[in-house]
Amino acid sequence: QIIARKREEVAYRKKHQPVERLRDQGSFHRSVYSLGVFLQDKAYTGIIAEFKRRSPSKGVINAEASVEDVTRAYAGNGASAISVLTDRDFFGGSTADLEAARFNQVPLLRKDFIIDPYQLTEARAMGADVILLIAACLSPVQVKDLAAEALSLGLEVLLELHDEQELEHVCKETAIIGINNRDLKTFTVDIDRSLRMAAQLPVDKLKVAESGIDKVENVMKFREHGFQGFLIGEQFMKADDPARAFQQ
Ligand code: IGP
Repeated sequence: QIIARKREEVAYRKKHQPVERLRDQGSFHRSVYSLGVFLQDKAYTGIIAEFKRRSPSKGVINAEASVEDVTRAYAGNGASAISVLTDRDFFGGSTADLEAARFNQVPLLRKDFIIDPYQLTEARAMGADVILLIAACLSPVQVKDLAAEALSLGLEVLLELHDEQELEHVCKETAIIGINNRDLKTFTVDIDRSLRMAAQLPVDKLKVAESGIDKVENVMKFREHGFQGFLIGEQFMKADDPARAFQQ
């Protein structure tokens, strides 16, 4: 009897959040696609607001900010989703940071460098809703296998691309595609290249523009090119009060 009950319990925990939330925070895809803040011409804009203490390209961005305060403000002011870095050695993040953000009623992205299926189970147990797969550090077969495994755990998948060659990593398991404006090897940001790449993406994918977005005009430009989501970290985190920076 104990084992029969345990099977049900483990199956449930595998598929659902490890913690009860006040209400269902919904899917990342839906939240980015149709919720979020109004910008200028009143169209919905799916901002994915990131909590990032430091990065290899910028060094320390904000060592003081509290993950609870900042993510509460992001969620309270209309962010469609929240991204939390969990890499410790290069970004100063942690599992504890993600766990501290999960009381928010918006989908949570575990931002890390996923190379092993174990990290997917970990992400689920931490309370993440969506994980990032970075094409630059995975083969197309690895992307497909990791994405299938993530979906079976009830996680959504954001596949990050940076250049045209990486388009071969796109597969049916990857419904959400992020284009990183920043080259992870040279750290240079090139918005125009991302816009050119967007035109080559399958139309049925949700498109997220990532990195180097520091003004509303950038968001508008990406939106004109068919992007629905906008991943923004530094612009908010570099302010003394990231919560206020988000509101502005
Ligand atoms: C946020 P920015 O320039 O707004 O802080 O960028 C996000 O796009 C960036 O942190 C990022 C990232 C990544 C970090 C995008 N892809 C992969 C680490 C790993």
